[in-house]
Amino acid sequence: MSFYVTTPIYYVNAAPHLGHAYSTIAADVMARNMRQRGEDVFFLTGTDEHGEPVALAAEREGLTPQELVDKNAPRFVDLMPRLNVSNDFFIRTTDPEHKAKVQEVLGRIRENGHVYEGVYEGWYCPRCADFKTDAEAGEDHLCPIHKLPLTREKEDNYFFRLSAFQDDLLKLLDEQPDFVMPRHRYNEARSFIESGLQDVSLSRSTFTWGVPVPWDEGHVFYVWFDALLNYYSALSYARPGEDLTDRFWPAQFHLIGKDILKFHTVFWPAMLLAAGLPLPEHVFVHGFLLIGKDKMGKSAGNAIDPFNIMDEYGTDALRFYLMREVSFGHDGAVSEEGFRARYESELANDFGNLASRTIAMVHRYRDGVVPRAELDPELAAEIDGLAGEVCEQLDRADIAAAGEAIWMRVRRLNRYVEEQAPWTLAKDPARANELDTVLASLVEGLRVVGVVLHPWLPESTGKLLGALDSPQVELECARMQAGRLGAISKLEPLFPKP
Ligand code: ME8
Repeated sequence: MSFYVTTPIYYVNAAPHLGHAYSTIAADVMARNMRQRGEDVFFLTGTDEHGEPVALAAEREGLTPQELVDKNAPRFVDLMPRLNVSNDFFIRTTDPEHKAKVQEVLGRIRENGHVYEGVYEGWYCPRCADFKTDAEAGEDHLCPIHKLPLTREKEDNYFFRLSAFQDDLLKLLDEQPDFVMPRHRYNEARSFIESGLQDVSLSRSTFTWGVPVPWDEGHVFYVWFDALLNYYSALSYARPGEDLTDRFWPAQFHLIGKDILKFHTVFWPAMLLAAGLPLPEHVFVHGFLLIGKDKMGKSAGNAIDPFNIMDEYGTDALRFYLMREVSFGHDGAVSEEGFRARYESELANDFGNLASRTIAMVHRYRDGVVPRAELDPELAAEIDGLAGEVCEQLDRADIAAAGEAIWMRVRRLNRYVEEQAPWTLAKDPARANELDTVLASLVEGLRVVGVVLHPWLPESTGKLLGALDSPQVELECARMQAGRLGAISKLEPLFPKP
């Protein structure tokens, strides 16, 4: 089976922040889990480089737009290996191949009769690069997101006949209720469509920083149409000399934040229908990371820099915190105190200590060789269901539930240590077989948890599995007794207390 997962492509006119890291890590957890299942995976992320906000930012800095994006895009490109995400390609919408594909697909939409010329007059937010309805503009004509004054725009535009797709989109939501996930976001998309769709601007003619409209030189495509097509265009040129479109299109999951729901659940499927292209299976809309009660972001000026946290605590700790602290699909507050608390209680204590003491006991009582013993059947039964459970949760992008299923096992293994008290068994030579069983069961339990947890903590589970001399991370190894049970190495603390 093929599995294609995407993140939004990020605007390059500000620095990457924790919100960008959040969507990207989530996609990485899903991609890595699918690879563990042996699926054919493609994971895409990238940058959104056209549009008026970029042109305006370049002007402020005295650069050309191309100079600005070439200066800023590397910050996002470099973020990916720092986050240890396993993206298969990084798209930049200034790539010539992307631009050609945008012209091709939008040209097809025009040939199919869904484009007409007209005059746009209305409210526009240059920060959102989005036109606002009168209801959104309100009486004070402020952007509802940025609280900045909207500008009154009047210009010749090409329009996309979005209104013609109202019934098709409702039918899509009826027939594919998990097209938009989770349910509360489905309801939001549905009521937006039911409230009546207006045609939308497909091009802009007051600036030039964009993909040229091939049939009219005075226009560039409206940045959102250019940006959305990245999900489709990337497949055609990510591998030189090879077109991956048939192999991976349609995508299984677009992961996005709730700020861009309208574009992905209304504009995007309508565009694809207009072009005669297959629709993605799911758009999963996650919530916002909050600082206190406010959305964290560049506009609010409260953005947390992910690089600082990773410098101090490491990449795994950041990945783990974000995936565990905020239930995927809902808003959730993040803070440095919350980060430290979870690091200490779950990574250092629950997981790190379990690993250290299990390995230390094998060295103390059995000279570093895991005994070949019967495993505890009760414990084995509880651990063996884990991989299946986690896959089921991740198929619904319920990353928090998957994380909790794993953590139940981590806690279970810690209880097992306390219940069995290997240090007492070790004092009584007559109970050597029991001690063998406890040690072998603990090592196997720890190994299985390490395999299943690999997408969350790729680096530290790699170290752990290496020490256990069982580096395989395929999910078919996530069963008790699939491990090697031989000599194991010592292990430095995985999550040292700062
Ligand atoms: O909207 N909490 O780019 P962008 C959680 N280029 N996620 C957050 C977040 C927060 N506080 N802040 C940002 C754009 N994000 C367009 C997208 S896609 C074809 C074009 C994440 O740089 C979240 O995924 O403003 C959100 O949707 C995205 O960053 C917006 O990034």
